[in-house]
Amino acid sequence: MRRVSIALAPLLVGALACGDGPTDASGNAGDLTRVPATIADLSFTPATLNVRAGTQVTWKNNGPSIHTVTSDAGLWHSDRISGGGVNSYGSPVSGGSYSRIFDQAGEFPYHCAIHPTMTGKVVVSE
Ligand SMILES: [Cu+2]
Repeated sequence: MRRVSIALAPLLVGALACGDGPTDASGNAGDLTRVPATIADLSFTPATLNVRAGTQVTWKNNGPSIHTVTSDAGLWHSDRISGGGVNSYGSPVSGGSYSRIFDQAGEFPYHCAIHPTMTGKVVVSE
């Protein structure tokens, strides 16, 4: 699972670069930019995410463990984000996700409250 997540990282960065237009691929007319990020055991990808103010970042948990996305400064705290994998019936289960809109410019370091060595940062520009 770790290798898959790492291999996806360049694709996510590519998606980031393409997400700057007034409409997105789904034809959404709103000017909200959405940026994906992933959580795997035991890291956030990308570790530093550079976005424009007003961007919604969604962290998707692709690892098997439960994680959180928690602001170092106490500005936000996600619920526990369930992991993916295989359930007791042998069926694949998609992991949970957490989304937040970053309206203010600045640097926003965060961590996982369950695994404090997991850290990341969102850098928001005007
Ligand atoms: Cu964690």
